[in-house]
Amino acid sequence: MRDAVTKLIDNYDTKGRYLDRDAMDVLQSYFTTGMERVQAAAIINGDAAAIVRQAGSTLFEKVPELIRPGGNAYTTRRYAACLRDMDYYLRYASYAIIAGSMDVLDERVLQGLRETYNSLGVPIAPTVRGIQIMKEMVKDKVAEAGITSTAFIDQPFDHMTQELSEQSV
Ligand SMILES: CCC1=C(C)/C(=C/C2=NC(=C\c3[nH]c(/C=C4\NC(=O)[C@H](C)[C@H]4CC)c(C)c3CCC(=O)O)/C(CCC(=O)O)=C2C)NC1=O
Repeated sequence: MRDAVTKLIDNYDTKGRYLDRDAMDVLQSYFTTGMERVQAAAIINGDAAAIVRQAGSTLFEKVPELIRPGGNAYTTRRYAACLRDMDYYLRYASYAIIAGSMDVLDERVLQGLRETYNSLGVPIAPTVRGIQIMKEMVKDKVAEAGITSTAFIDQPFDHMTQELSEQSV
């Protein structure tokens, strides 16, 4: 698992090259957003339980069949598993925001996930919707804290969304 900096150094070391102009651009953008990344992670951390609970309610309001008999989140066990998954996505998103790299998501969250979901009949589309609801909530909170450019918040949520949505057999 690597962050933005170790990833860059790895790439250059493999080629035996000094860090050039392009590398400096990558580093500069990582470090100039550094304090905002830390602030965003702190905001997520301080409000995680509420974000998950509220995003879950919103999702079940929008897709009520999930919690009706026959729905994948029906029964308290599966309802709890669903919210636990949402909590995983939020927590790992906060790690990826700090790392400035999606590696942590690829290695610890997404590997084999679609296969697991398919075999258990966990529907992907509403899962993606839940992830996107959390993204919007986090962006609102971060914006309230005065951080104006929130593109770095989109990244991990959109990455998980894309990887999960990829066509599966
Ligand atoms: C940290 C990385 C990580 C992830 C991501 C993860 C996901 C994950 N979610 C699971 C189940 C599940 N996931 C859901 C989720 C949902 N059902 C819905 O209808 C909703 C759309 C959605 C919530 C948004 C449910 C209901 C189950 C239980 C399914 C079952 O056992 O029948 C399972 C099967 C094993 C288990 O029940 O614990 C895994 C491995 N586990 C991990 O270790």
